[in-house]
Amino acid sequence: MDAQFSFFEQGPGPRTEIAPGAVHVPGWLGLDEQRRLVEACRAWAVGPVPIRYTRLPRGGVMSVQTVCVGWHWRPYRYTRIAEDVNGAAVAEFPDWMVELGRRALVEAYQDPAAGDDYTPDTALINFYDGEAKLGMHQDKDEKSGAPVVSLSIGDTCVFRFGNTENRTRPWTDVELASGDLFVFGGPSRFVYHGVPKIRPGTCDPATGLARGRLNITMRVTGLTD
Ligand code: MD6
Ligand code: FE
Repeated sequence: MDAQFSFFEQGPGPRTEIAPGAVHVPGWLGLDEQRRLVEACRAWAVGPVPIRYTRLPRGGVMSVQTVCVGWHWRPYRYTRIAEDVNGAAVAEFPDWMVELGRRALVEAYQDPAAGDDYTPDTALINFYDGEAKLGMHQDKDEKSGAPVVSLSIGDTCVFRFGNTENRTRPWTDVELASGDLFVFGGPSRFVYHGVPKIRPGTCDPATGLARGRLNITMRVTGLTD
């Protein structure tokens, strides 16, 4: 067991390959690491570009709140300046997060070299309160097929992992709990997925989050300035 896990923590659970290239590692993050991430996300939520409910092009508003690091995402493109929020330049993508992304790939793919060429340059940080959900979508605004690394903290959710053809069945519902890692790579990189339900009240306050769910997804945009 890793030294980062304290006496009463469990350490990572069994890895499950949900589909080729899509791996779920329950309990990958220890409580200390979850708390550090919550603190970092709290700081980013304040600024330079504050967390917001993203507006959709047809006038709707997402129920999830989002703040970005590295590149600012809005439907359906990445920019350095958040013109749709406050006109500020987005926070820099920190080196420690690149390292975290590389460690995630090593763990998910059980290959010490899996992270060597991986340099994520953006992270989308989503906050869900009890009512929030995320419809079925593909992450395809990146000009790179590199894996997406997803980290969950706080309330458990139902994560719906579908197929590459359309938003409908077949899909597999996976419970993502606090500390879980999910990697989307290879043939699964462009699978439709969503979050149909949060389980309010399942959050452990020892994560530093009193309620709700945080999800951090790191990506490679494939963009240059
Ligand atoms: C969420 N995650 O878990 C939303 N996208 O709240 C995503 O939309 C996602 O977990 C691409 C790859 C992994 C993900
Ligand atoms: Fe996504």
